[in-house]
Amino acid sequence: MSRNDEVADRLDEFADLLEATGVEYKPTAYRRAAENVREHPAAVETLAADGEDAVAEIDRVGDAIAAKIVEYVETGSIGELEELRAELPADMAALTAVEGVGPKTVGSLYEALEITTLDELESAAEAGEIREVSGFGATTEQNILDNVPFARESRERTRLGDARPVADAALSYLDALDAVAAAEVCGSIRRWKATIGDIDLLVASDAREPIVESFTAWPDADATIEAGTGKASVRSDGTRVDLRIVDPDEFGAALQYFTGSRAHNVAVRNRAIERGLKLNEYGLFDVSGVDGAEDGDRDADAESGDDDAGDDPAEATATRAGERVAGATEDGVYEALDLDPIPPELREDTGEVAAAAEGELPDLLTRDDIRGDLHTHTDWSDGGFAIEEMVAAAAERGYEYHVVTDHATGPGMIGGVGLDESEIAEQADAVAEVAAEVDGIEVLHGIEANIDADGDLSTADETLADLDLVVASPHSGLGQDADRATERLVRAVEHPHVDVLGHPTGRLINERPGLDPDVESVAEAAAAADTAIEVNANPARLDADGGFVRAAMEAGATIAVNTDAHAPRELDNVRYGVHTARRGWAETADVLNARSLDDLLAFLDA
Ligand code: DGT
Ligand code: CA
Ligand code: CA
Ligand code: ZN
Repeated sequence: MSRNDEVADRLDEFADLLEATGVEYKPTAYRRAAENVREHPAAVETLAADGEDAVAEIDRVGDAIAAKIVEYVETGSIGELEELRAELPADMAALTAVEGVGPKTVGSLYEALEITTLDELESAAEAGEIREVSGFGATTEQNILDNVPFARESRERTRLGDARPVADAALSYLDALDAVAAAEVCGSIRRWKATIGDIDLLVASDAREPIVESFTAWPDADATIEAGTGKASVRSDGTRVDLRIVDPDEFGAALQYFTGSRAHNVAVRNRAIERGLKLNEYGLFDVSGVDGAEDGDRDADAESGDDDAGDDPAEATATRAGERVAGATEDGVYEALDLDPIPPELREDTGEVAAAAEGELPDLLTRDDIRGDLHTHTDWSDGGFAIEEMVAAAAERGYEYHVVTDHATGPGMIGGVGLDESEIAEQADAVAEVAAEVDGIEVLHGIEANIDADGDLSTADETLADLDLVVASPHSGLGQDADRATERLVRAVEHPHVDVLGHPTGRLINERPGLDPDVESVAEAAAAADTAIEVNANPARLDADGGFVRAAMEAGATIAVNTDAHAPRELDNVRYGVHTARRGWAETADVLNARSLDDLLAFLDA
């Protein structure tokens, strides 16, 4: 974490504590300052070394806040903040993670019931104590009960989009070390799950100690959690990073084992047992000549949480008993079991082992298959860049087409963000101008219309009919029940002008769960209506998720992998969308924006 982020976090905490104690206006000032510190190009510690005046040059940072920043950089704490913490010793971040609970609520509940943790909050709600607090009622209490589990889980798991860059950085650091023969990520991050518990890394090498030493000295490591002989763990940017080091001839087996999922590994191991083989993290072994070696003790160990046999020489020798059949490469392990190599995204024990055995794994979408983005924004709505800048960024990425889909006005659009009918017509001319000026990329004009709570659209049919493409997305009413959500989304995909159902559930990972529709019904309706279901690649969304995509594939629906970019660099989020689509078994042929321009236009005209 950069020093600017760290300081900004302190200022945000300051704001929360002030708000909790009923102070007005000041919290807003602290939050604005925090935002500007976070985005300031110069490092705060450098500015602080030049004194308060230099710090106060940051936008929205006044003298009082500048003094606190200097105090923090110099001493590691802020006196006034410590006082506020002592007055209100509640775990603010954990408690405000509960939807509907803000700093003020935390303050009131501490005052009345001395609640400081999620567990205490849940117990108080279960005991009916919260409804007794003035200003609270049974509904609030029930909301808290409903939302605590989601908050608890979101505190424990990191978004893929936050963890993946950390994993990539660690990997390139390790790859550059002399002693490293091979390095890979494994675990849930290699399977591209939307959230991850920790980052798992695997290195092949004959020299373990120097690698452990280098790893714990990694500049991005904020702390060492443990350092053993064959493994080490550090914390980076709030996430735990586990490293394991194995012999090069065992790398493939270890990679297979530590990629998981556990359920997938059980299915693969059972296949090995059926063939008189034994599979573990050291290799695939023929144990037909070995006494008692097939008793599967590895797994019993593993389930008890001890994945640490590498440190115990006696056990490691026992688990290597038999003749090694495979283990140096991961593909070799699958092939020795008469399986096609299974892409990590599919390893969830949902039919992939049977498909691999039959030679029927899907021909999965790849990033190179993507030919353009069908959902992007500009400064005509809430994007930060002009139409021509977004188009240039798309052209730079080698795309064949680009669709401008700013927000239409309607439910969920606040502060005049969305375009009304006449503005949409105006923008059509602006897009046509850019289209006429650029070479090598086709520019289309669309809109992101809002789906209201009943499934109707906020924009008039005549306007929609004139556009090249219509994305329709839910932006409001995201707390409605499952049946209404299903009806709403089915109605939207059946709308004659809708081409793409945008971020179907409206979830924000770790922030709000979004709609919970019956995905099979929505997928079937989308297939019948020739409406594509979007996999929104924004790492805060990843919506539709892998399960929804799988339902779409089974229903014969088309999907689209879009970034919803509000800035040029966000076009690169496409990789998160591609891997999410792969988790849903999406084949290239099923993806609208992997098709040629002619095929795209044919789909849109149909
Ligand atoms: P996460 O970190 O919660 O997002 O999920 P994973 O899948 O990364 O799980 P993690 O980090 O606990 O372990 C990484 C992989 O290592 C896991 O997917 C499968 C393998 N593994 C680790 N411990 C065990 C175990 O006790 N039993 C089995 N069968 N596999 C294990
Ligand atoms: Ca993990
Ligand atoms: Ca782990
Ligand atoms: Zn959008």
